[in-house]
Amino acid sequence: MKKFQKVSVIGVPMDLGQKRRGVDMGPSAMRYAGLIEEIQSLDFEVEDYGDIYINRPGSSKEDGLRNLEEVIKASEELCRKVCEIEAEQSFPLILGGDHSISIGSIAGISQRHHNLGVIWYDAHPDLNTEETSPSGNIHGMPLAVNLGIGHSRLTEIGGIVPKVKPENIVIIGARSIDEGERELIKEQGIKVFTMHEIDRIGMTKVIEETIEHFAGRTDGVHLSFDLDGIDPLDAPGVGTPVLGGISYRESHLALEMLAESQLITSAEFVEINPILDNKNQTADVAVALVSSLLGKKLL
Ligand code: Z70
Ligand code: MN
Ligand code: MN
Ligand code: MN
Repeated sequence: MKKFQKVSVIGVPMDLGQKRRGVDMGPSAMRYAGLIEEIQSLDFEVEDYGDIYINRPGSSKEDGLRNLEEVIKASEELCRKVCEIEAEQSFPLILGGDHSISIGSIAGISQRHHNLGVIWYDAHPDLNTEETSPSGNIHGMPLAVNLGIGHSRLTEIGGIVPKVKPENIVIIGARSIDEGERELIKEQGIKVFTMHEIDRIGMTKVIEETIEHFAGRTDGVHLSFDLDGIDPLDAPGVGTPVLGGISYRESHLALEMLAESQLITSAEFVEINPILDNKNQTADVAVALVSSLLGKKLL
């Protein structure tokens, strides 16, 4: 990933897309784990935009969606900031927060990338709608929203609907899939490498096929990295740990291969919960992975 000279970091300390508190501390945890210094050491210019302001009201539930108004407000604000970053040809690096922040990041990124590819690295496909969601948690819905499916107040953020086409999505690491999500995957023909495929063909092949899927076809690829995609043994500080995940080593390999491909044009790292973590281990993992994504080599 050496097309970019500058990386712009923006934190979104928001945990309103789900019920468990603590993911709002993700941006701090990554900064304390040395994120900015690490990026500088790779010879990028870094601009830290700081964190966007999140108002924390009492929990509301509107149309079956938890904290809908606050999630919309944060998404609109993030969308504006990401647009600013994109306008100066800098690499947007967004720090979550829960995964609902992806609604705002992709709203911003899709303003300049009309044929955007998305890699969804996650134990969950996050393809629920207010109708299929078992929880009412918006962090289980952002990929559907980005496909233009779900509550119109969410899908219309940023003005472009849909922001991503189903054939431009690759999900990696899925192992906890709700019934409605399974139907949507089939109906939309979305490419998914579940843990079954990762075990069966190996991460090397999974990433080779992912790169092949996007190369020469999309005008940018956004990496949406949910830390719960990684096995809880390697990344314990997440709200929804799911056994049998991608290892630390496989994740580095994946991001090193993506760095070599020079396909990735923006990224976000989400769902770190420092309250549930073991001495900031998960934020350390995230920072190490950012480093691989930005081209750090072992030799
Ligand atoms: C479930 C839901 C989810 C992240 C959990 C869980 C979704 N499918 N997403 N953790 N990041 O409530 O929709
Ligand atoms: Mn761009
Ligand atoms: Mn997720
Ligand atoms: Mn997840």
